[in-house]
Amino acid sequence: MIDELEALRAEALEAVSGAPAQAELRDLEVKYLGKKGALTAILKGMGKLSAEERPTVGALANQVREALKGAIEGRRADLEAAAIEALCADPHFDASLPGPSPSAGSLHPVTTITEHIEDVFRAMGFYLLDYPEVEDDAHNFEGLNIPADHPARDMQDTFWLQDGHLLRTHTSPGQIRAMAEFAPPFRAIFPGRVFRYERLDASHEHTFHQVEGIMIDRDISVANLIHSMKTLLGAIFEREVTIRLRPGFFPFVEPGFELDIQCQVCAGEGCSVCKGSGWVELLPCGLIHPNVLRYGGLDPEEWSGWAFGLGLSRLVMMKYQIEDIRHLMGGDLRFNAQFRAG
Ligand code: FA5
Repeated sequence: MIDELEALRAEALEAVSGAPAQAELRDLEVKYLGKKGALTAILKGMGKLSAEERPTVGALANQVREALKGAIEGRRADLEAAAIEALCADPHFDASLPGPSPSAGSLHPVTTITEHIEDVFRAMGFYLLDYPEVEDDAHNFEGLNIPADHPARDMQDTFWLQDGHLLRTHTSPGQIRAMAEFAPPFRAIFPGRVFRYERLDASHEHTFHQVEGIMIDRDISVANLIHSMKTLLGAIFEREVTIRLRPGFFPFVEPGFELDIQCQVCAGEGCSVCKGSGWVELLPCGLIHPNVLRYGGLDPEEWSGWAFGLGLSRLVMMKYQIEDIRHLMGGDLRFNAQFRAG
């Protein structure tokens, strides 16, 4: 074995010193030192040696390995230096030119707008909460005053999981979770992804973002609600936008409203986003239904509250005049890059 190792050393050192380029050098490294290489193959015979022979052969094998590693490193450095020298000798090479600049990442516009809304609400004393995307029937429907067989369940087509759970169809289940978690009075927002088994078009996605907000206190009125929604929209758009308030039906609020914003893509003229109407449904809201307060463990005689569920994806579309919601979750980085700051 000693002879075999010596022969291997001599052969490998010669081959390495004559390796013409990096690729050949890599091949030689694999051939001699790789897991299935020549050195490993020889060392497989170690088991047949006597106990006296083994340390000597083992020590030699280590020497050979180290010698080969050193020779390979040395040859690699020589080849690199030669390559740089050759490059510098090229009259077309200009070492003073800047190299390729690394491309900067960018935040998704939904993230940017979510963070902006979080700042607005935090400044007004709202908690910022995060609730699960996989929900149970009790929080997504039952506790929100939508019992089984209630026709309102058809308003939000649901992705059911095999174990009876579901992907939340809106952020409203957080209302009940927040009421169970905090003692009133309190105010909170909870942004997040929601999922619906939807037919997709320019303004409907199966996965989109909402932010829910609630305020629980004594004597909360519609006037409180409208004031808060106006403050919110003013802060978001940083410009005057035309809105309209209509009665809206949601089983978990009474009274309920739909707050629409004039379509910012077509300035109210009518387009595919607003389906020609000039208005986009953006901010459903209302006073929390007594049944929901009760389900959340609060006495409706003492406590009242408002809630809203803002469609964040549509808000992004309005803010940046994006004509198709499918761009938002499309995963095309060129789309994101358009929103790079600075
Ligand atoms: C709800 O989800 C209620 N939970 C909102 C609510 C909360 C009402 C609190 C009252 C009190 P709605 O299904 O209308 O309501 O959805 C709310 C918003 O989400 C819509 O205004 C719209 O902006 C957005 N939205 C709804 N469906 C889609 C969809 N498929 N794609 C993108 N955005 C959608």
